[in-house]
Amino acid sequence: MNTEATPSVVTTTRLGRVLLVTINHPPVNALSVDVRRGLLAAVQEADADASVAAVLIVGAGRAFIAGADIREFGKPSMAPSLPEVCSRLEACRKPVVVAIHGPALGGGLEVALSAHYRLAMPDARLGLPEVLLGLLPGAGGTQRAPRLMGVKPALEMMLSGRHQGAGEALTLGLVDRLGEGPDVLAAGLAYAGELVASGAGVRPTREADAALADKPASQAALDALKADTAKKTAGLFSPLKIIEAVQGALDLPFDEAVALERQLFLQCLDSPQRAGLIHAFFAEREVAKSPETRNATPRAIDSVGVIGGGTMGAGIAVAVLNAGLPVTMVERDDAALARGRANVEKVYDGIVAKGRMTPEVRAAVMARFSGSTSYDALARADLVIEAVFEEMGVKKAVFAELDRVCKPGAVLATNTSYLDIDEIAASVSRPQDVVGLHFFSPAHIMKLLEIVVPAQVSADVVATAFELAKKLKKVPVRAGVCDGFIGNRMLAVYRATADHMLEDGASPYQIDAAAREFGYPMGPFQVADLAGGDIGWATRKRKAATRDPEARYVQIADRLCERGWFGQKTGRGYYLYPKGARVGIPDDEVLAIIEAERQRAGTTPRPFSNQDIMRRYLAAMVNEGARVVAEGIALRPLDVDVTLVHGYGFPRFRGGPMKYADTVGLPTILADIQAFAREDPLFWQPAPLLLQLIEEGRDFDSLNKP
Ligand code: 3H9
Repeated sequence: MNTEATPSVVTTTRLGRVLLVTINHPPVNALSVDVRRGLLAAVQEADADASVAAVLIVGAGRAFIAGADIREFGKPSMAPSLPEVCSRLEACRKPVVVAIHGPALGGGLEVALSAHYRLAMPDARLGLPEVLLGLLPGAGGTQRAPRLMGVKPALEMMLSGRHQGAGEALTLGLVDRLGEGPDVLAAGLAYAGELVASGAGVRPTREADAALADKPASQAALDALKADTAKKTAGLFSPLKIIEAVQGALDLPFDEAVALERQLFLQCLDSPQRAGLIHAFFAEREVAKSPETRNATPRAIDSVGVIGGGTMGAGIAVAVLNAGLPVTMVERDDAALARGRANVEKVYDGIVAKGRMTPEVRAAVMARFSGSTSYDALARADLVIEAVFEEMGVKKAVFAELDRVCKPGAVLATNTSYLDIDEIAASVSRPQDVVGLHFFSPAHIMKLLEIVVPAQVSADVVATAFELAKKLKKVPVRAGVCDGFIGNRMLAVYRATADHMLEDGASPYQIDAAAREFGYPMGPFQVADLAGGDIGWATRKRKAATRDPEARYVQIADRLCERGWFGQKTGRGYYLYPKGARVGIPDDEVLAIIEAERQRAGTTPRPFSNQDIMRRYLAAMVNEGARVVAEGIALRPLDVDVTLVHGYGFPRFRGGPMKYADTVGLPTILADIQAFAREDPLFWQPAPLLLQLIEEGRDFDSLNKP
């Protein structure tokens, strides 16, 4: 046991007439109870000591303050609360100055807003991102930010959660001055010294009223944002609460408005959305840690090869180029290579057209792109990602070439979504260098990257894949080898239950609507139309021979594919897309095909409520998720959650399917599975892990703890 006293996380030092308050609570100076106590004590010290003329608060390490300590939420609260600390800071009788470097977020910015003078260094990032955690700024932020910036910019900052740079914060009135030089302490001390010398007094933000003076204009801005928010964030709890709190800034005296803010904050804190979003926040960080990243050193990656210039290959090339690395694309002939290059250029043209990149930058990026029809061009590549046709023979042929040309130690990655990577690895002379990098389309946009770990791969290759994910700003999830890895394997099962429901009486339009109501941006049939039905069709045909003849197989998708209705790209699928429309309209002919299939299968259609639909959909997903965890395909339930949130549109505010299962309770999920099993016992077999956890009175989250 460690018996040493914990060093104080807040220290005070006298530097002339300035009381320097340093917060030193790694990694990001979150406002845990000790920090709150330390800040309170520091203000008391300043007020009690007549020789102190000003207080300067700085953060040690890489941040000013990243916000409230998120790990404390959901646990019993401990005094002093952050709102108390902020009011006490504001009430200090000596001028309080903050010097901000790095993140000043959430409660961290609220501390700064309660100070009397604010200086920001060039690397400062200021914001109130509570909305991303299902919360609202609950330590006066909804009151003080509008007083400094005006209602519109303050609300926009709070509703988006966006961080601002120092320059923007100065322009908007959030800070008073920009610091120069590399040293935040020196810049802060110079500013504090200047304020003392000029006899500057305290300047409580609660008394600032200029930015709110034009009440009708403020009200109009708030009303417009309220209407917009109600439309855009349907289903989310905290955005409208933020607006309600800011309305308080317009209507109520400061103390009453702060009390209202507290009440609304506590409502958000109690909401399941807060629990879901905070679970997602930590899970997204936890997935980046795998046994290999802890124990192995990544290989250097300074150049990347991509085989294949189709949509996937080009998207991967763009993702790599965006990370600042050079890319060599290999295609089988000049025409295919020209198409591949054009696919890459098309992405950048779109970005330039939207004004998000200058033509000069585009040219500089494309200068890092080269193409070849010969594998020999990959001789010096540190890592090669293959994105060719999804067929074992084709993949093995590519890997034989890579084995021939690549330098020793080069990482050889496949972007396969289903195929057995152990078999691919076994086909080359260096299986230890072969890994799966499963990107999601469009690869330069979708955040998820499944890192698929075959049996023989060496740990440093896996660590390299995680390092690459970091460079590409992807969310990496470690997955084991199986048919479909984590995401597609689960998709196959919950998509099958959607197909069963089609045949049993629900329409694709109702199923999609139920999924959207739950929080998905799109339903499964909209996604199928977007992805293109032909790919799934090819997979089904490939697997037909090995399919369990006893398993229920719904043929509706095959009937559509036989007609060439592959979705958006062919103008119709489950929906109609007249003249290239992106949003489909329901199609009576599809409903007629479904009806005919019901008759062929001898099912009597029955009504489903949207709730019935989602219960089946989620029970199937959770059950398969439990198998994926039990088999070690996913390291922990949280890896399943992150995969489904970042690759499959599962609503982030629900945390992911396994977190969702914990929220409704595992016995409820099991009861559903058992009820559905009465109709189809083969499909609805409870996963052993689910049964075990229920028997032990545990939840999925208990498996997330190290
Ligand atoms: C709030 O303030 C509410 C108030 O309005 C009202 C209160 C009454 N707490 O992301 P990283 C950990 S709500 C605890 O990898 P980066 C993180 O888990 C809060 N821990 O680094 C990780 O731990 P580990 C509003 C936190 O450089 C480590 O720090 N604030 C917190 O890529 C490094 O994090 C926010 O929402 C925290 N607040 O990014 C800001 N923040 O090493 C949330 C981080 O064990 N934080 N950790 O995995 C961020 O956006 C990023 O972490 C930040 C650094 C930009 C700061």
